[in-house]
Formats: sequence, structure tokens, C-alpha cells
Amino acid sequence: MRKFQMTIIRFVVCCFVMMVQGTAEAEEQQAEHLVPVDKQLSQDAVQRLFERGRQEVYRGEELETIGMPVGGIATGQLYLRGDGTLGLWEIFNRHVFTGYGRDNYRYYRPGSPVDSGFAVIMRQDDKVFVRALNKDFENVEFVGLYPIGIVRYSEEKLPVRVALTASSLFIPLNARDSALPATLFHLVVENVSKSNLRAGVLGWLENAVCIDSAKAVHALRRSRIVNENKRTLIVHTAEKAPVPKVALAPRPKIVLADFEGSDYGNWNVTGEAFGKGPAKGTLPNQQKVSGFLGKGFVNSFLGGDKPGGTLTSPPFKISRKFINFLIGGGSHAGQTCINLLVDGKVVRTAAGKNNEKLEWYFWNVQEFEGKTAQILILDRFSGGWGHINVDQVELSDEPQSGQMGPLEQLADYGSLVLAFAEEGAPSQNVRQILSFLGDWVVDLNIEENVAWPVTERHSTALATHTVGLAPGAKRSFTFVLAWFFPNHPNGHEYASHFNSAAEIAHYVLDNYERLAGDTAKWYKSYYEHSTLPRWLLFRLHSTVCNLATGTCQWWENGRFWGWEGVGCCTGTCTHVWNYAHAPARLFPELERSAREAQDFGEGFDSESGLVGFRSNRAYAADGQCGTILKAYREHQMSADNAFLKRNWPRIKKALEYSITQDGNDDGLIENSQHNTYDINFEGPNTFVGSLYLAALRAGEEMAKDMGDKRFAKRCRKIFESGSRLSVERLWDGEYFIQLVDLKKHPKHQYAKGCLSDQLFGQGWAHQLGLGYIYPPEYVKKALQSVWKYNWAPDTGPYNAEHEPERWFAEPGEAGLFTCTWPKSPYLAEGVRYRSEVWTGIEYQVAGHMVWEGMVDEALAICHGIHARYHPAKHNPFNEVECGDHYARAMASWGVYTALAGYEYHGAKGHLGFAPRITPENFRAAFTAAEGWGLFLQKRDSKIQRERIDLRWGQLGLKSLAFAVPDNFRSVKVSVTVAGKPVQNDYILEEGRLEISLKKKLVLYENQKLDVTIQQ
Ligand SMILES: [Ca+2]
Ligand SMILES: [Ca+2]
Ligand SMILES: [Ca+2]
Repeated sequence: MRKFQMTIIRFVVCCFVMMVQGTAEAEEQQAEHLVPVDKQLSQDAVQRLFERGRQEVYRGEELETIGMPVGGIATGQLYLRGDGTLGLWEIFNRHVFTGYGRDNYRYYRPGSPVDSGFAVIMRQDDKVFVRALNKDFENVEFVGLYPIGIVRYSEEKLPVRVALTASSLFIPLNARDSALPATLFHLVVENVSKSNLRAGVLGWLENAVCIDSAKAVHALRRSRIVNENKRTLIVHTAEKAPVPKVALAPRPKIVLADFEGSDYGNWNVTGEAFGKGPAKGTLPNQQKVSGFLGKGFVNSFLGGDKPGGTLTSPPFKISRKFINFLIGGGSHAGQTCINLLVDGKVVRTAAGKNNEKLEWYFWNVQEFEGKTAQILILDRFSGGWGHINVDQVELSDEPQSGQMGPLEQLADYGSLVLAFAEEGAPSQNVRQILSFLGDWVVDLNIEENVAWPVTERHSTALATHTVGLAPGAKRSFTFVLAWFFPNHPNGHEYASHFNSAAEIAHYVLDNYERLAGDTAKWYKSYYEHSTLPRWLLFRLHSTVCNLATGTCQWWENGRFWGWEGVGCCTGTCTHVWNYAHAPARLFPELERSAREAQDFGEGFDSESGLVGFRSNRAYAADGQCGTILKAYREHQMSADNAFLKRNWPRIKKALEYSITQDGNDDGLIENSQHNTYDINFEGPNTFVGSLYLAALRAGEEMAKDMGDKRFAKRCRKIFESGSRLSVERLWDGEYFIQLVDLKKHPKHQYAKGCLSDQLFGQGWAHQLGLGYIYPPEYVKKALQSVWKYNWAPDTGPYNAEHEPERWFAEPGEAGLFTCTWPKSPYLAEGVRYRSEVWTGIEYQVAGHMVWEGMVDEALAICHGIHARYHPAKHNPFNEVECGDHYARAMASWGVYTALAGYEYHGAKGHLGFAPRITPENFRAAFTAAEGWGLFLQKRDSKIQRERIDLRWGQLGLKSLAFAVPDNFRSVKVSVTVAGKPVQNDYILEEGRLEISLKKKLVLYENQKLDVTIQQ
């Protein structure tokens, strides 16, 4: 790399004049640019960003938004809410799309469709108190740091204080145990009174097996309380209901309405939206409507979304078990919907799914058979999707749906367990405890074995024995919640090792010390033993939780697969996942499987080398180049060359595809480039261009590793040309622009704009130890310009003038805009999402800034995100874009590795650090291919000490690299493991110390390698 830097100095000099001129011109134009140069960051404010600080404690209203994922990786999505109750419960293999833009960037409390909880039991002086652990407590505090959530409860008049800890098992490099569909709970009860008391815990859980299909299947729910292996478990299952002795043949169906007439007949119409009679198809300005039967149907889009109205059927007798109907249109519950009224009350309701297509839906109405009812179709919404489509309302003995099948194959069929790690109290004690409780959402039962019709909701409770606690004494109670819902369309990885939720709960408790111990070890290494600011550690690790949400799937065949955000959009999209570093560094096997099964597997066109960007046959220029970079990263995160060897022919082919797009080997891609902004860039630019150049460099390195010298040379040549030409043609004096003919391509370009992602590939190159792909002076200047022109301490004024397509930052909040035009007229039809703020881009840019030494700016950007996602406003664990828990946000890990100046190449046994923050005293957790631990550095004027404290697995080492201060001109280096010297050679060049060990060594768990650098 260094040689290359020499060769580029020549054109650095000749372009410098141009840089200076550009700056002067820009200053003049700044006045009109609505992003201020003054970022309103006082020295004090900047200093505070760097302080280790205290852990944030959230209380009161702040608890409302919190939802920390506490299930395993890719096992669904279960939230620990701010008050310690569980929420969301998306563990039943549903497909849920979580919304676009403001639909999900909003203030709300995550709901909870399943009843569950814990209560503390206290007996003192013949008094018994039972208090549920939730927000009704006087003092509730949330101090969760992903993956461990902690909620503390206290009340002045209560003799106890309780701390609830909930977490999934989370052990970097151990994906399988980190992907258990289970949550571990610890409840610590402390006697804070002055006299003895007895305390215990009550836990309860609803049987929610068949949560969605309950309304359609003929089945029973069964709940058992069992004692196994000295543990007590609530085991929830479902089973086929016995077939009635005299099976009734389905009676013929009755069509209540097919809407084929010219008017609504004896249905009553109000308002304008439904018109005088059924629609005959798609209405003016409506997207194409399909799925209705015959020629007519109800469609309230008459006159657009604005009008409202109602359509009410005459009374009819419910004379069948089901009501079937077709429904489409808006998803506004209660506002664009169809309701069933019995005795004037709404007993069933359904809304559309923001889709014009009508689909079958049904209600199980057995409990109302014989009663008189009415159907009410409602349009009470005038905004987007403010209409409803309905057709073919029928009474039938059979539900109409394509989704149903045999019970055992239903998506929500399986088992659900709450296990107490010890033997529980006998049921008569539990009965007594329940008598002290108030009202419960769902009836509690304590029977040892009971079954009931699946349409009814019941919870089951178990209690621990109460134990004596002297004043000041504590006792902890351990529970495991486990679920087993294997019927995902692609299966679940966990289902290849287990057969039921009970098996999973036992596995967790059988291996408790190792699993919980390793989880705690990571948590402590990352959060507690680090010198990094606590707020920053919180933020950078918080996005890792996206792995344990609906965004990610780990299929039964071992393939890791991701949406962009929960429920949208499909296919581990190459260009969105381009930004996500966390999974590859923490669980490299998952990313390797995505490369092999998708990018170089199902999504790979072996004829051309095209990597379909959604496992399809579609090209995205940024995604194609990013795939090469990811492949190199996955190789670096491997302990040997096996991954590279297996995939090299396809990696090379994929890079050749990009070279074909370049067309003339000049290192610039000029043609149409579809990309992550969901549009195509035309002409050369450094967004795709820097990714391309970094990919060529990665290709060169991999080719060398594979002994393919010719290809390495070719990559190098194209790279050097592209690097030179980019500066010659795309440098505008302050930053890199796009060369495009706006007359020919008036839409979706950025031209002379300042794109935040303009150096995306350079940031990647640093992550992979590939050095500079453009001259460093230009890189630094461009990044300073991104800061100057695109980061606003208040996004309000800019967004007031240039409204974003979607709002991910509200006025008053700080943020980095995708693109601005400080030196040329704003392109009103320019690059899509131009005036939006994406956390994934912010982390990408911040991470890169750290590599360039712009640490203040990087931390300010990250703090902007942290402030936007403060729980007073939003769930701090859910950074959204198109959907919740957006994958791009996992770019945060790139900031973390940059702060440590982390460099790693597993196959070569190389590990290096160059802390960019408090290098005189730095500690941070790190991961490698087969092990992880803590890196420590101490520096004074004479000596610098490094320690690699391996805490899990093993680490093969052949070479090390560290940054030393400028005044360390010649040094003496010693390397030891457990006090024993390790033979080595070293060279010091420009502040970088490279140490090569004479023999490869393997560091094992709990071993420490020490390096002393003495000047
Ligand atoms: Ca019809
Ligand atoms: Ca309407
Ligand atoms: Ca070219």
C-alpha cells in the first residue's frame, strides 16, 4: 500500500490548486445552504461525548417505547418491554410488514397478544402480598443493554426489592446456542425491611399455541404442569379435538351478498365512499384491483381515499359455523374494516392489508350460532389507503382459506414452555396465592393436565416455594421461557436439534453455567471492561438485536436469510446488507452461509457472474461490488483458506461481472447502475466507483492468496487507473461528484451534489485493511465536506425546505442527510431519499471518519442517532427504515471496529489494533475467527503495553500490528504468553509496529498474550 501512496503524490500536487479554488467558491455559497457550517457543538459537549459516563437508567414515560429483543437469533421476535413484561410475541411464523417511514418511526408502546408475567410473593407477620412485576409498581427502572435486559422494582411500603433480568443466550462465534428459541429470566428478591420474611415468585403463561389458526381449526389446547429433572414446567401444546360421534356433513353454504347487482339491494348505505351500488372494477386513480368474484364488489375508493361512509346488511341469522368473505384495501383497524355485529356489539372485525387485491378471510362464529347479526362495512379514514374492498360474504360450515392444512403443519402449531429451574410449590399453595391476586387478563389455571377448546384463552400459573429471607438477604429464582414452532416455510435451524419447547428449556438449564456464563462474559467484556463511553457502547451494540427479530431467518438447511427490515423487502438484499458489519464479526458462520447459499449459490448466475441482489437475476451495481468485499471479509473472519478455496472461482467470476460493466478496464463504471437508493445512477461516480475499486483491491488480495497472479495483476491495473481517473474527473475541489448528463438523465442523479455515501468503498477498504483507494488528502477533504454540508444539528430547517419522502428525523433532531447540493441548484428530482436520514449511512460515514481521525465528528453523528432513539421518543432498540429493525443499521459495528483500529486476517493469523480513542488507556472486546476476548493498551511517554486477553475459544496468531506514538522512533519489543517469551521479529514504520512471530502460536481460552514496546 505504501508504494501506491508514493505514486499518487504526483497528482495530489497538481490537483491541490483546484481544491483551494473550490473551497473559496463554496464559502460564498454556504449562506444559502440550509445545513449550517457551525454544528453548535461546544467544547464541553464534545468532551462529554468521550466520557465513560454512567449507564443510562430509564423510568416513567420512557419505559413505554422500550422493546428489547430477548429471544434467540432468527427465532422470531419477543420483546422485553420497559416495565419488564413481554411484548410483541412474533414467534408464530407470521409474516408481518412493520411499515414504511412514518408508519414505524412513531411513538408507541409495543403490544402484547399473549398473557404472561411474574409476580413476587411475600409473607411477613401473617400478611401476604402478591405483586405483579409491571408498570403498576411505584418505582420501575430499565437498565437494559442488549442482550441483557434488567428491570428493577421497588416501592416504599413493600418489604422487598426485585430485579428482573431477561436475556437470550448470546455468545459470539457460537451461533447455534445464540439461536435458541428461549429467554432466560433471573428474579432476584431482596428483603429491604427490618424483619424476616418469606418470598417467592409466581410465573404464568398463556397457552398461545395456534394463536392465529384458533378461529378456524377444530382443536384443543392442552396445558400440563410437570415435574421433570427436579424442575417444574408449564407445558403448552395443542391437539386435534375428538371427532364428534355423529359427524355432521357440512351444510350447503348461504351467500349473504355477492354484490353483482346494480345497487346494494336491501343493504343500507351512508356517506359518499360506497356510491349507489357495487363497483365494477378498479376505480379512477386506484391501483389495479383484483381477486373479487364475478363483476361486482364493494369498493370505497369512489372519489379517492377522502370520502367515508358505511354499508350495513339487513339482519340475518347466524346459521353456519363460519362467515367467509373476500377483503382488500386499507389496513386501518376500526376505520377501513368489516365488522360483525351481534346484539349491536362488534364481535368480529377485519381490515385490509394495504393491498388492492381481495383475499379470503373468515370468522369462526360457532359461539353465535342461532343469533341475529349484521355486517357493517366501514370507511372512516381519509388518508392513504383510506378505503376498503369487500366481496362474497358467505355463511358456511367450512372456513375459506388457502392457508390452512392439517393441525401439525400449521405455522403456529408447536409448543410453549415456562420452566422453573427448581421444583415448584404444590398446586394448593398456588391456589392460595391466586386468591390474593386481583383481576387477570386471562383466566389462570393450575390444573396438572387440562384441555379446552382452542377458541378459549387460558393461562397457567406455577409458583416457587417461598424461602426465608433475613433483612438484607437476597434470593434468585431462575426461569426459562422456550418455544418450538418449526413450521416456518423454510424451517428453523433450531428444529434440526430439538423436538419440543420442553427439550429446549431442559437443554438451557442442563447447560446453564456454560450458556449463561458465556453470555455474561461477553456482556462484561463488551460493556463493563471497556474504556469506551457507555452511551456509545449501548448504541453500537443495540442494533445487533436485529438478528433476534423478524428481520432475520436461519433456515433448517443452515442458510441465513434476511429481510431488509421486519417483513420487507425480500432476499438478504446485497446492497442493504452491504452496510451491516455486525453479523459477520460476531457470527461469521451466518454470513458465510449467506454468501455460499445465496450470493454464490441460489442468486448466482454462473454464466455471467451476476449476483442477483435479492437472490434473483437482477443487477445492483453497489451490491455486486459489495459481494466481493463481503467475501473477502468472510475469508478474513475464517481460521483457514477453506471458505476462499470453495468460493474463489465464483468470487472471481462475480468481480469479472463488474469489470464487464466497467467495459474498458479504465476502472470507472459508466453505465446504468441500479443501487440502494432504488434508482439507477448514470455515469461515473464514487459511490459505486469506490466500492468497485475496493472490490478490485480485495480481488487482488484474494487472487494472491489463491496463487492467481495474473488476475491479481489485472485487478491492480484496473484499480490504479480507476483511482487516478476518479480524482481527475470526479473531484470538484471539496468532494467527489457524479459525471452525468442531466439533460439525458434528468431524474434520480446527484450530479454535483454532496452524497454522504460518496466514499462508501473507502470505508470498506479500511475495514478490510486494504488501505487507501484514493489519495488520503482527497479522502479526508471529502469526508470533511460530508460533515460540513450534510450533517445538521437540527434537520428541521433543511427538511422544511426539502421535504423528505420518509421522515426518520423530526425537526429539532440532528441527522446526516443522504445528499445535499451546497454548490449547485437543489435537484428536486435528484437521487431518491435525498433529504432523508438513515442510521445505516450515518454509521457507515461515522465509521469511516474514525479511520480518518475525525473522531469528534463520528461521535457527534452517533450521538445524534442515540438522541433520536431515546426512549422518550422511540424504542431505542429499533432503528427503522423500510420496516422495523432495519438491517442497514448493523453498520454500527463498523464504528466499533474502527475505534479499536481493528485489523484481522484469520487465515494468515494476523491481528492488529490502533485505538483511535484514549490510546493511552484503551480496552475493548474483540472477536476473531474462533475466539474472542478483551484487547488492552496502556501507553505512557516511554512504554506502551498491549494485552490480548482471550476469554472464549482460541486464536491462531502469526503476526500482530499496533500503532505507536510519533516519538517512539526506535523500540524494543517483547512478546510473552503466560510470562514465557515468544520469539519474534518486528519493524516500525511511520508509527506502525508490525510483529511477526517466528512460529504460529495458538492462544487458548483464559490465556493472555502481552506485548511490551519500549522506546
Ligand atoms: Ca362479486
Ligand atoms: Ca375513505
Ligand atoms: Ca469504464
